[in-house]
Amino acid sequence: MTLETPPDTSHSTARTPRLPKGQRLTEGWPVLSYGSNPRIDLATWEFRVFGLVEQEVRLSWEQLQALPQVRSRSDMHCVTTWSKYDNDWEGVRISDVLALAKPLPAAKHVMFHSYGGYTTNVPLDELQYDAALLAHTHNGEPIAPDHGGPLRGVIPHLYFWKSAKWVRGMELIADERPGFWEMYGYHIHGDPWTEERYS
Ligand SMILES: Nc1nc2c(c(=O)[nH]1)N[C@H]1C(S)=C(S)[C@@H](COP(=O)(O)O)O[C@H]1N2
Ligand SMILES: [Mo]
Repeated sequence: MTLETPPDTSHSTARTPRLPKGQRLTEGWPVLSYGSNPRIDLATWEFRVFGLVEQEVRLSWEQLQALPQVRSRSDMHCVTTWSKYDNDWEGVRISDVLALAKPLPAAKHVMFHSYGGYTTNVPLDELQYDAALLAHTHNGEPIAPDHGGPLRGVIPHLYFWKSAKWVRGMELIADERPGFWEMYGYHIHGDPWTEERYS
């Protein structure tokens, strides 16, 4: 069997300006985690899509791997002012996973839930583009536990606190609701190009 190269959905590396105001480029990859890494066993790992959906979805690790795989190059921007260019992610499109659950018309926002209890909110509309992923691979390697492996969100058009590490579910909700950092004063939306840092 030959492994197919996943289709390329690269995005956002060609924005002008590429580096948002107030950001500095970093060569390494800082670890930004509130609390310690959760212990995760792939044998019992499960991803859930629930809330305002027609069909609640539960995916095992094998079922996630069986979905269409894509790769996408994008930049990351942390609100603490570091940015990292040219990250090659592989995983599944968030929009594909949402489609499995058939969001109800009333669903307007998504709350991401992580192992360990972290949460973050994103408007449903902003998850429909190809570069928004649930990623298991970064620059050709499985994502390390410090960086959110086995699976993390990648939502490159927003500050990276919106990209939940150790992600385990998406909850479809009607009204915008703050996640973890949003409750502690981070901006409810988080666009780096308009510096939606804190509220
Ligand atoms: N579950 C979880 N996801 C998280 C965080 C966290 O503390 N817990 N930190 C966020 C923040 S503030 C940033 S900048 C990125 C950092 O990802 P990295 O540690 O892989 O650089 O993850 C985001 N996702
Ligand atoms: Mo961050």
